[in-house]
Formats: sequence, structure tokens, C-alpha cells
Amino acid sequence: MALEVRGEGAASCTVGVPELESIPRREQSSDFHCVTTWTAVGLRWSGWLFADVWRQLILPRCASAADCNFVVLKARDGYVTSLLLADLLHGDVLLADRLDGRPLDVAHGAPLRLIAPKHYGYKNVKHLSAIECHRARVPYRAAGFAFMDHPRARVAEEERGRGIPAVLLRSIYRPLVGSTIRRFAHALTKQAGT
Ligand SMILES: Nc1nc2c(c(=O)[nH]1)N[C@H]1C(S)=C(S)[C@@H](COP(=O)(O)O)O[C@H]1N2
Ligand SMILES: [Mo]
Repeated sequence: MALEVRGEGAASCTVGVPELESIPRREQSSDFHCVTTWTAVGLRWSGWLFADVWRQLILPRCASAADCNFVVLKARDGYVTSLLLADLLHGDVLLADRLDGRPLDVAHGAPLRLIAPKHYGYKNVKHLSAIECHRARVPYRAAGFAFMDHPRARVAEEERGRGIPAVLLRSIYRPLVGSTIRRFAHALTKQAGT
């Protein structure tokens, strides 16, 4: 299992998931805010600080990482989104493989997921498989509609979506919460049972 790092022109390189064990593990409790207005509080994640992985494993071997400012994040299920490298290097961003003392299950993003608590759930990519490095923002085809993918999606700034006021998105998303929570609860029950 590996994380692929590619960029503009330079050859891609990989970081094996087992190699992450060479970096000190980080535990972190944080709340998780889905843009559709539900929040899961006090989740105990365990994994590695993205900044440590970036500095110790990615920068030394991946030429494409050198001039990177903007990162497109890709997942095994075809999910795509992006974050500024500056946001990824924040001291609370993890590559997590454990949740609440158990190995992450597939429903919650195994084998490795991004946890960026200051950003809405949709930036917290599950089943992370590739990191694409760019000097500046590039267009990419996000999961879902373009309006759903704010470039930064900071919770504190209520950056829910792009080009549509947050207050309007709140009322559009609100009715979806019931079904999303049922899915979430179902996944948690399944995880508790495993
Ligand atoms: N690969 C992948 N990552 C993803 C998603 C997805 O569909 N695929 N959904 C996002 C959204 S919208 C949310 S709210 C969270 C949900 O995480 P959970 O399933 O662990 O509750 O994952 C995010 N990461
Ligand atoms: Mo979400």
C-alpha cells in the first residue's frame, strides 16, 4: 500500500504506508464537521502529522514537492478535492490510520485518510492514494458539483461552497442531514461490531 506523489513534469514517487512507522505517531482528539451541518465530536484519531510526512519522507525524495503550493488529493474510490499546502502543513492535520483506538475501517477511510479538523468533512479525504503537487491552483474535476468544493473550506470562515452564500447552502444541505447521519450511525455500528 503506498501514497503516490506526483507533480508538474517531474517523475512521480511513492511513500509506502509501512514507511510511515518511521515517524513518531500522533494522537489527536478533534471534532468533525460535515458541510451538510452535522458534527461528530471528540473523535480520537491516530496517525502521523502531515507536516512530518511531508518534511521527512516526501520532500527528500519527490522532486515535484519542491515548488508546491497547491495540492490535489485523490482517493482510491475516485474522490478528488484539493487543499493549499499551507493548510495541509498546519499542526493539526494528520494522515490517520486509527479511530477511537481501532484500525480505521473501510467506511471511515482505510487504509489511510486525511484529517484536517479546521476544514469541512469533504476535505478529509478517505482512502487517500495520491498527492498531486502544483505551483499554483489548477483546475481539476472535483467529486460532486463545482459549487460544493470551496478552495479552502475552513469551518471557522463558514466556507461551505463556492459562489453560493453559506446561509443558502445551509438550508439546501440541512434536509440531507437525516440520511447522512443514518449512514454515519450505521457505519459506526458496523465498526463497533467488528
Ligand atoms: N474518498 C472519499 N473521501 C471522502 C468522501 C468520499 O465520498 N470519498 N466524503 C467526504 C465527506 S463529504 C465527508 S463528510 C467525510 C465523511 O467521513 P466519514 O464517512 O468517516 O463520516 O468524508 C469525506 N471524504
Ligand atoms: Mo460531508
